[in-house]
Amino acid sequence: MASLKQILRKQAPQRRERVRRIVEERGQDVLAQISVAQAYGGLRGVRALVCDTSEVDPTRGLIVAGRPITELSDRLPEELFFLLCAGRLPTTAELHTLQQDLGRRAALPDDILPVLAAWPTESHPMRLFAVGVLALGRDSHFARGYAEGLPKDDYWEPLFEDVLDLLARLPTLAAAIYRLRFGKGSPIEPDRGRDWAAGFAHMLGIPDPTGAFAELMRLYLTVQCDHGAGDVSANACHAVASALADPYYAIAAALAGQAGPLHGLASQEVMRFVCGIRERFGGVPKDEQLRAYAKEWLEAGRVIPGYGHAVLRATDPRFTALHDFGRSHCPDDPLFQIVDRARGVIPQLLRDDGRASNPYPNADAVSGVLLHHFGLREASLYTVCVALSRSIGLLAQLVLNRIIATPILRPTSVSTERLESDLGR
Ligand code: HAX
Repeated sequence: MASLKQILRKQAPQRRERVRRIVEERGQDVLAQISVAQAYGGLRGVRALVCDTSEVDPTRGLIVAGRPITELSDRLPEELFFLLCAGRLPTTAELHTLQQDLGRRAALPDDILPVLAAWPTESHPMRLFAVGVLALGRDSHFARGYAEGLPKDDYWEPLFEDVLDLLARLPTLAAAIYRLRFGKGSPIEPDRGRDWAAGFAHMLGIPDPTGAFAELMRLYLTVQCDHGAGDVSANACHAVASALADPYYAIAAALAGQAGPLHGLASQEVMRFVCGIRERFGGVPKDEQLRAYAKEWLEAGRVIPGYGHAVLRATDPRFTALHDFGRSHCPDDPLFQIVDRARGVIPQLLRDDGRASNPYPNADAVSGVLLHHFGLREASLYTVCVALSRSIGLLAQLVLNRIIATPILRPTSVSTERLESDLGR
């Protein structure tokens, strides 16, 4: 039975040949034109990147290997990693091999936690997460292989070792950050007998007598595992790796992007928004009260966190999957009820406001209240959880891009002065 690495080794020549042929035969075909508004507008809608792990469809949401994520939501995150890399789900034996490999790599080197402990105690967990990843990068196989003059076609092999090390250690690191940062006691050692998500739930140390928290974690980490290559974290990751910086630098860059309130930090901001509503009304408000609160929020010039998306034009299926979980596991939780009520009120409010292209909830609108329900109360850890999930797809993207030897990213920039002159103004 072949390991994932052996499968990828077998696929590598076909993947390269496929790209070589399409560039040779259709390389001059035009994929997109760029307007001035798009150049100033964050390149929204410009088809300029290739991503072979997943696509985001405006109405169907995340599609992996041709299947909507809702069809894959009962799979384990590590199965999704295998799928994103190899293009097919693992057999039971292949999954077991991958899990064993991850288990062997999961412990952190002894000198990583002191690095975190040396940081100011009030640092945001995302800052600590990025610092921890950079510190782990000292052991990069890719950086060593490159320095030793490895041939270009082989770059992906030591990079894949880094990717597996990262995939194995990110949950350990994230959980250790939680325990250190919030005074929960010493970090808990990885338990090789658990799957990736249940292992993370275990290392957080939150009591889980029924196993429902681990169940949530599997769903949570699976449905947010990838989202194409166009968003800030994927872009940052890809750009950094394209200069052949090792995967630790690339993932640290992605984490820095996730830390923005318009991206991964939205999950923390949603909790602030929802808790503010509960405080104002002493519980779950009526629709009218919620509408007035959200209107006030908008009028203060703030975005409503957890709503809108640059690509989606319908309710995010990841929201639906997580919301369904909440409906069956915590329908009476007041914070969940506020989220539930908000999804009925806010889209119309955003439509009336008229600016947002998509008034519907995204995954961040509900993910935090579920974590909160099961005892993960520190909202600043929520972005770490989102980023942990997303690292699955980003790590897979790093592998596939290195197999096809994606070149250094280097679009051309132009000054406003030059634009004005070119446009005859
Ligand atoms: N609340 C208020 N206004 C919103 C809005 C929202 N939820 N969503 C969009 N808008 C506004 C934008 O701020 C923009 O206003 P201006 O013209 O005044 O600048 C206008 O509507 C047009 O924006 P858009 O084209 O619909 O959306 P963008 O592609 O520019 O931005 C965002 C997409 C996700 C950043 C945006 O919808 C937003 O800020 N949402 C709230 C934050 C959030 O939930 N982010 C998480 C997204 C999912 C994710 O990446 N998770 O990691």
